[in-house]
Amino acid sequence: VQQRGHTTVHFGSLAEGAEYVLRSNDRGRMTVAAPRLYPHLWSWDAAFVAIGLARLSVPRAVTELRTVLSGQWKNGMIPHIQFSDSAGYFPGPDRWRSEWARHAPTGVATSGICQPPVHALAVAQVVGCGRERGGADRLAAEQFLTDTFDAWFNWHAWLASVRDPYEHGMVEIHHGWESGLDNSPRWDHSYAMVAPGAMEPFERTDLHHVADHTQRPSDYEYSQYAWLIDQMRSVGYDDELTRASIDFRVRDVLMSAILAAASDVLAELGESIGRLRQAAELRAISERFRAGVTRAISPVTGLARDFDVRSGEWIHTATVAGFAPLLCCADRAIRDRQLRVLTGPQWLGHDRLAFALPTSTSPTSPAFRRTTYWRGPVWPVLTWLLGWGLRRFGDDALAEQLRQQSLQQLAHGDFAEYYDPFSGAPLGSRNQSWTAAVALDWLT
Ligand code: 9YW
Repeated sequence: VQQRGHTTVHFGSLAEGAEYVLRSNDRGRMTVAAPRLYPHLWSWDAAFVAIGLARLSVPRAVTELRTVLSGQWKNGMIPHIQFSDSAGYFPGPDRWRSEWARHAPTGVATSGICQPPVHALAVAQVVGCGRERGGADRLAAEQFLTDTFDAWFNWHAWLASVRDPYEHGMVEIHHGWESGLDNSPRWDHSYAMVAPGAMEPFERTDLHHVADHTQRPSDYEYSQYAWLIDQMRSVGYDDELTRASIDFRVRDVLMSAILAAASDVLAELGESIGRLRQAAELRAISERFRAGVTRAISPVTGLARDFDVRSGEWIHTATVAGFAPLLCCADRAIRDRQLRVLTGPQWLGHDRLAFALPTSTSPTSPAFRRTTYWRGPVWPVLTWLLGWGLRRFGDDALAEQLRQQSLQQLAHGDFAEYYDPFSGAPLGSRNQSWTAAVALDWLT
């Protein structure tokens, strides 16, 4: 039993607490992203959830990923939300109307945009855990890999073609939600060009679940979010028409780095089961996006930048996305420079931090907001992702330091969505699935 503030949590260890969160958010075939705030399946959350679940049960992790694929569009896109039967989330299926899209799946209600492609990391985790345990787990994992390899491949191929038709090596996004870092100040300049016109009214539901509204995006931001959805919906989510008409077009450097890294991971999996032609294509995708990410590095700051397509300008805001190269670049000089910045006074070495963890925006940036969502707080799931990139390229000592610091931050067992970097206080939703999942992975 642990004490935290006024609540008593009934579990003996952090790992048991994390397991408890995942079990209570389990709705059978899907794990909802958060118990009340997000009662549906989010694409990249589900991948992190599967990474945690694989530690508990390979078959249950397989189910989660198969559910993700049951919402995949016929063109290959994996939608950012797959709706459960729960009501009470805006924007729900009646706003998205994904059934108006030519490529939408039948019988599954989804959103009409995507999120970062971290899924191959989850597939690798499931296969790794299965092969390690052997027996029925191994069989289930191998079967899952052969059954679903083409579907994951199609997802990557869709991103690489439709979202980068001119081969810049960067993924173009059409909504801040696609980045996963919804209201990051890296998008402020691009959102300044999104001016909502007359539209269907809506009521926010998120504010019913987070008492301090300053921890969430503003009402104006929400009207822009809804406006962009309405713009895409009005062209039936057609990719070309959207690209030609939408008010928000950005090449996202973090998503591009994730695509590069995940394509290599998927290629390795493909090679392990003899899918050599597709594996070679994935290697080429990885190469192209790695080059795109490398070109996006600012010679001045050493951070990688996004690119606003409408204004034709690089985006310089110092956010955690600037460390995208650490996920996909092996080049030692690039990594060393990034590591120097990351461990320096603008980031992990900042003297007001409660824990030496990456904040969503640098505390020294004028855009930094200590408790507002993606504008400053620490998100454990991003810490995990950065740690994954560090380990993959041999920067183990820093990866271990991030793991230790993050586990200390999580020690109270709230499994919050995000944390105040200076006080360490939990913010946003509690019992957030992906926070519990990454904790579980760190602990087992
Ligand atoms: C929202 C579920 C999602 C994450 C996103 C995060 C948030 C949803 O929650 O967006 O309605 O605000 O920004 O990355 O997938 O956890």
